Amino acid sequence: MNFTLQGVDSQTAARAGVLETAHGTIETPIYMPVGTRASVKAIEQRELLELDAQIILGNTYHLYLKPGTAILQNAGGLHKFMNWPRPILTDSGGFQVFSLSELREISEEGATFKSHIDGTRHLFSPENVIDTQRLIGSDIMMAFDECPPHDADPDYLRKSHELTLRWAARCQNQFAKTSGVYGYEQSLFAITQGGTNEMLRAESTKRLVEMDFEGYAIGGLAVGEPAEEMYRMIEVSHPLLPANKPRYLMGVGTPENILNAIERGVDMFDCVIPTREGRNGRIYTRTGILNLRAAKYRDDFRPIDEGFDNYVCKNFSRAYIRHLLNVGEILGLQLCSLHNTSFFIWLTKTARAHILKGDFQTWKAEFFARYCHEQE
Ligand code: PRF
Repeated sequence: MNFTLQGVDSQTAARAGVLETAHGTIETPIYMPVGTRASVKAIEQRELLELDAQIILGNTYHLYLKPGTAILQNAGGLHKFMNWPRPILTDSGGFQVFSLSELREISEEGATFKSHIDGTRHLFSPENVIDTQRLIGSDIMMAFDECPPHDADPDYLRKSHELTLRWAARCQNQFAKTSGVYGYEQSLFAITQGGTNEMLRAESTKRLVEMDFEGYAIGGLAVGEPAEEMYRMIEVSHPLLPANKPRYLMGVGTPENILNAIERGVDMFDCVIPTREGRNGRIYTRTGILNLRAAKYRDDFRPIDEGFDNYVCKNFSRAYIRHLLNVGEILGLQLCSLHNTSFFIWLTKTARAHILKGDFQTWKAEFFARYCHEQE
C-alpha cells in the first residue's frame, strides 16, 4: 500500500491524498459505504461502481459467522464472492462482538462471545482475527481492539487501552507471520483507544505510532459522547499521527461530523447513516434532511434535491418515492439508499476538490449556510 499527500489546506489540517491498494486507488478524504454482510444494503455492486464508490467495508464478525470462512475461501475471497473489483476494508470484529453478541468475556487471550444468530460460542483473538481477514482477502485489515463504552470508569479505560495495545502487537506479529492467501498485498491499520481522556488517547496514539502501522484508525469515538469531545480527541491525535499515513475515524458520521473531522486532518470515514436512515425515508440533501414519509410530499413533484447531479434526483420525484415508501415497495428503500450514499460520496469528493483548490473553509461555510435549513 502506498499513501501520498497531494495537498494540505493552508488554513486547517484538511488533507487530500491518494491511497494505492492491490485493487485500485482511493482518493481521500473518502466516505466508504458499509457492506457488513457482503452487501451494501439495498444497493447493487453495479450501482456502487456508477456512484464511483472507491472502497467498501466488510465486517469480520458478520462474515465469520455467515457465510463463514470456508465458503469465503472456496469462493477465492470476498472480492470474488460478491464480485466487487475495488478495494475492501474489513473491521476486525471487536466492536461488533461488544455491540451485538451475547455473553462477552474479555481475557488476555481475546473475546469469547455467543453468536447473535444461533447462540454458538466463539473466541476472537488477535491472531485468529488476522487469519480471518487474510481469508476474506481485505485490502485493509483492522487490528483487534476493545472499544469501551463512553462512560467507562478511568481505571477500566486505562486497562482496556493497554489491552488494545498488547492485542495490536499480537496482530502485527501474526500479520508478519502470514501472507496474502490470494497473492496480493494486504495492509494492517491500528486502532487508537483511550476514550475521551486526553492523556490516554495521546498515550494510545504514541505507542501505536512507535509500532509503525501502515495506517491509523481513531476508535472508541461516536459512542455517545458529545461531538465536541470527539473533535477534541481528533485534535489531540493530529500532531501525534504521522502526516504521511492515512487516518480513519471509525463509524462517523453525519455530514457535520465528517466535514469537521476532515478539517482536523481525518482522511477516511464509514457510516451506516446513508443506508439505515435511507430505509426510513430520511434523505440527505444540500439544504438539509428531508423526511420523505411526511404527508406534505404527497403531491410534491420536485426532485429530492433540485439540480443535484445524481440518478435519483434526475429521474424521480419526491411524491413518487414517498408513494413507494408508503406502500412498502422495495424500490423505495433502494432509491433512498442510493440517493443518500451518492450524497455522502459527493460530500467527501467535493471537500477533496476544495482542499486541492485551496478554498476548503469557504466552501464548508457556504455548505453549512445552506445545509442548516432543516426541511423536516
Ligand atoms: N473499533 C472498531 N470498530 C469500530 C469502532 C472501534 O472503536 C467504532 C467506534 N466508533 C466503530 N467501529 N474495531
